[in-house]
Amino acid sequence: MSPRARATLPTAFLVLAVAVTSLAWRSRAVSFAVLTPRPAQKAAQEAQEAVDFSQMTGPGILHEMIGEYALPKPVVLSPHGQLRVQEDLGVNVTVVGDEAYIVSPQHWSNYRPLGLVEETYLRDMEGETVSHEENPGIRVEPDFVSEAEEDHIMAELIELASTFGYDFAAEEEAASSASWRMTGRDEKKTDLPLAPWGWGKDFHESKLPSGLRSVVEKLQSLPGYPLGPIRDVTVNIRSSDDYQMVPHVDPLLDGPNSFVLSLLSSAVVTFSPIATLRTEIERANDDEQYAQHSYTDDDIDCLVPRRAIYHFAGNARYLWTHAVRPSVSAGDGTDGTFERWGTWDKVLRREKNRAAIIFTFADPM
Ligand SMILES: O=C(O)CCC(=O)C(=O)O
Repeated sequence: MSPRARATLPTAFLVLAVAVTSLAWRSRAVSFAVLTPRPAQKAAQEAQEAVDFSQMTGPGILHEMIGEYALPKPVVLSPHGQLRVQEDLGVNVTVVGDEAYIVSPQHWSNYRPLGLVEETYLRDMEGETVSHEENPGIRVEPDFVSEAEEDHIMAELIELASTFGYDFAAEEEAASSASWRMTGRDEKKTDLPLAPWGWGKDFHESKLPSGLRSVVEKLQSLPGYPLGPIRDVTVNIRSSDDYQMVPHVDPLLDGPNSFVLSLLSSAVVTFSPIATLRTEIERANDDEQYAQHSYTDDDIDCLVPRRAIYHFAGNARYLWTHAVRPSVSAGDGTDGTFERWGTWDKVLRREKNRAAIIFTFADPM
């Protein structure tokens, strides 16, 4: 296989991206069970019948299975009343049934208008610019931190990781991929102590390392993003280019405003509408297929430059998944691995190291 003629990327990405024609797909076996998704209301009813409310300490979250992906629905069950549910979730909710609520995030027009920057970084699966009408609520803030701030944040995180970081590489990922995660949310995946800053209603901003605290303060004063209290900070660090993050919806209790800061490397993050994923269950669960063709034809690729932060809320947060596709290697021995941006005409060379730091905020209430 031979390289395709090199295509030119927007100047800012020139050093990061090359174009290739033929790529050899590295396959990893993925098994999946096809489950038929049920309509939200029927699922809510069934779950309600099965729930023993006397045992519930927090809201009950319903999930929809799309193949292997368990996606939380924006519907919760709780015996504790609307105000308590809003406090538990960090977002307004609307009553939809007996002790059942649906999230009602703030209106999209509260955020800064979509602009040239989103036109620059978002692509559909034909490589076209995503119009503002088609954008489900994704915004990009390039150069959010300086190089010096990046160094400072990374130094603090590496230090903290020796106490709080746990390995989260998927089994099928390369043994060399040292990946670790730090969060104050109890994911029941490790016996290590949780990160000291906590989570949800019990988040302690003062316990963040100074670099992350500065990011939180900057976000809180960023024009065009009305935010309530911070509820989650989760750190993912990879030291291998062999990774993927399957389509997922962030935990409902994290809150309605997700920001992800990308350090050490750029990345392509893929948003998929859940409604289309339901019709593409097999393709969306088959890594050979989605590495090449993405999860659905309605996907949107967000190119996130190094040191940028992206934000997603509203439909992009609750009705779309986000994911990082596996990278592929060129079949001609070219060094490195690549990920497509929209189409294979524009590809990003993946760096070995990347940190993705997620900051989630409540809505102002
Ligand atoms: O790597 C990214 O930009 C996304 C991270 C993410 O979605 C997550 O950790 O839940």
